[in-house]
Amino acid sequence: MMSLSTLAQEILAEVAAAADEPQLEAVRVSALGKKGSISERMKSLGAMSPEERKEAGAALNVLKDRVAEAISVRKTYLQEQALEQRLASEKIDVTLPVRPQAQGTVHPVSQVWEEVVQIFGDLGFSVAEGPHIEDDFHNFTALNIPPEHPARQEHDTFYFNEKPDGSRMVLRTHTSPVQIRTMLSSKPPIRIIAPGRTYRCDSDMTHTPMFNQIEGLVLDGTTHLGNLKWVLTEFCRSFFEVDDVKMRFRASHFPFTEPSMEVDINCSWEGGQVKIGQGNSWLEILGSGMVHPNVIRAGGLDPDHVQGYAFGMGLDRIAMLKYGIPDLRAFFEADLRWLRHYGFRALQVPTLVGGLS
Ligand code: 2NM
Repeated sequence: MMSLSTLAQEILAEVAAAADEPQLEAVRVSALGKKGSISERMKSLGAMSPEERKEAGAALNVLKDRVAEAISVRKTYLQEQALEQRLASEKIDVTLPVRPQAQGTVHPVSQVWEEVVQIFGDLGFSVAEGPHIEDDFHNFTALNIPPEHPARQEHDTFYFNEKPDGSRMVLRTHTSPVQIRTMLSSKPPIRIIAPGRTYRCDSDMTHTPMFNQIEGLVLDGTTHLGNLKWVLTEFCRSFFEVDDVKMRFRASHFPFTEPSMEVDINCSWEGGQVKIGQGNSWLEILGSGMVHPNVIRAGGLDPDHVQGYAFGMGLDRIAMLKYGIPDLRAFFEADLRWLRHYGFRALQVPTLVGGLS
């Protein structure tokens, strides 16, 4: 029979050589199992004298403990190794798309928003934004719409609950308060557009309670009506992608501009489809005018030295016209089939040189 120390060396070498948990378990069974090498030696203790048994039994118990400890240490090591391997082989990049093919598209409103920002950016305008919840001053009074002015009824305003002082905040009914805030916080020359969500309590075929507007404001010492006409004509040429666009500037009235003009663009109706830039019908797309002296004053500026123009249009409406979308309400229904039909490919950013649409 081999010596106990040789047996110990053999078993410990097998433990160290076990490459995975099943192999280690086999080593354990062959040493400590019922018929294992150590267990077999335990059985031989019975035939020994009490002195021999005491010494050999103690030595076997020490060996048994050493082997059990070595197996436990090896087991922990193998488990950690296995985990490391799994972590390395099963790692995933959570920034990758969930689906192999992109399913969504860019909403026409987002697309047109980017197009409009591109065009006006090229004409020297920067983008301004402001709060959607406004106070009465920025949404109405500063825009030459004092309390009791009939224009307040036309706005179908969403009001918040009264504050202790009796005033009520509103959901902005146009993006004009952004222009007021810009006047109050910066000095002319001012050349901005304010695209964004606006809210009116109105809902039918052609109105939704939330809609998108884009307004513009130019203020300096010299800007005049001719500049307004040129900028809006350039905008329409670029946006509708027609070189020779006919426009009509019709006298109108807004509280915040004087004089005021509504702008029509020439179009045709063939087979129920509207085509921009041809035919002999007219479509209203814009409101505009020279900023009213009262508005300039409310913006903290002196109308004797500062002048300029402003305009506003419905972003959703010009998106419908350009891309032949018949129903405004579909814009806000989040219908994937509709989006796949009318949406735009992601990452295809509109540029003036690369093409808008
Ligand atoms: C329109 C039509 C005409 C407009 C006026 C201003 C401001 F703040 F400068 F006075 N912002 N936008 C304006 C003028 C808006 O929308 C149909």
